[in-house]
Amino acid sequence: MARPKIALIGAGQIGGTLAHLAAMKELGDVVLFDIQEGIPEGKSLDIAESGPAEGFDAKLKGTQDYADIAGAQVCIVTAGVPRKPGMSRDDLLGINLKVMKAVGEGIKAHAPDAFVICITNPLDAMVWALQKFSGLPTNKVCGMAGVLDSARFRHFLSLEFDVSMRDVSAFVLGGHGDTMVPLTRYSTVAGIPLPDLIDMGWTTKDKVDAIVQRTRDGGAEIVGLLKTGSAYYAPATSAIEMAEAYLKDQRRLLPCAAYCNGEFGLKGMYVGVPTIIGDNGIERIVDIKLNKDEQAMFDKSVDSVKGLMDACKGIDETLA
Ligand code: A3D
Repeated sequence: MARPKIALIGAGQIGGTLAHLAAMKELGDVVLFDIQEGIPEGKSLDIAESGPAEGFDAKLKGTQDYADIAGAQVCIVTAGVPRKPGMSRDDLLGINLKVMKAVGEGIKAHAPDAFVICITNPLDAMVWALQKFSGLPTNKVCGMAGVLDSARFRHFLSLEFDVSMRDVSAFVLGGHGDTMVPLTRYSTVAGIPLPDLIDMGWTTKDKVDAIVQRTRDGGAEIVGLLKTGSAYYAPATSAIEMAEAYLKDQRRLLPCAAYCNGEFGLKGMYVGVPTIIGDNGIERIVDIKLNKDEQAMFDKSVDSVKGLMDACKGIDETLA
């Protein structure tokens, strides 16, 4: 049986890391697409040359031609520009919306059966625009943010409790921005919910509040340190987790930017919600009950995503 084909649209920091991870995990053959000539070709060759030492079997190809993504089972989109210090994710909207149009048309023409994972910021508005421009079914187009935000939350919690990150599960919902909603009630250490851990005296509410804030600022913390761009190792690993769930029909329950059609009381928009990913793409949105405070945070986050969608409609009338 032929290996699956994974198309990576954008061969920058995240795109290159995605290609490396996909090859090392033998998820399939990789096509790395970018408008910059030489970058995807150079990264593909470099990664392919790591194959003998690492011992993986995967073909890698760099290209500027959308025809090369033909028949891809998965497309991961990072094309666009990242943040620099002082910029918000929303500052990227105008430039990246135009990029989504070109990418959406390329996917529509050459890989209409793919499962598409968007990473380009501002995430929730870009994945919505990408679905519209590509015309692919909504269950086959989603955005990566919740897996990364939850991973950051889990990492910080594991430091606080001094336990393995594997034993910490955590949930971050809402839009991928300053209004994201880390849900402490649904976050646990080996099944013990955070509020119980506070009651037990293992940590304090103030410490958990500080961790929640650090999670919200997690992207900006990295941008501030790197100064030349934004995070890429953890974002790439998070998207690969989603791609693997699809390719292997794992039915993982992962928070993703998914198209809501009634779930969480929302219609016709993308926002971070718990989903099940299997070989039909987004198989299901898990419509969990939020308490009053959580609902208020979620509503605020939804409003900020709607604001970005309106801004997109103002720029491109085909989205209205
Ligand atoms: P970067 O290293 O600049 O790579 C972006 C690549 O896109 C560059 O190589 C560009 O040449 C290429 N590109 C630009 N326009 C096009 C086009 N029309 N077609 C194809 N390729 C094009 O950025 P990066 O990899 O660090 O980040 C990529 C995106 O991911 C940015 O928008 C970031 O803000 C975003 N990001 C999102 C998260 C989330 O959690 C959602 C996390 C980190 C970064």
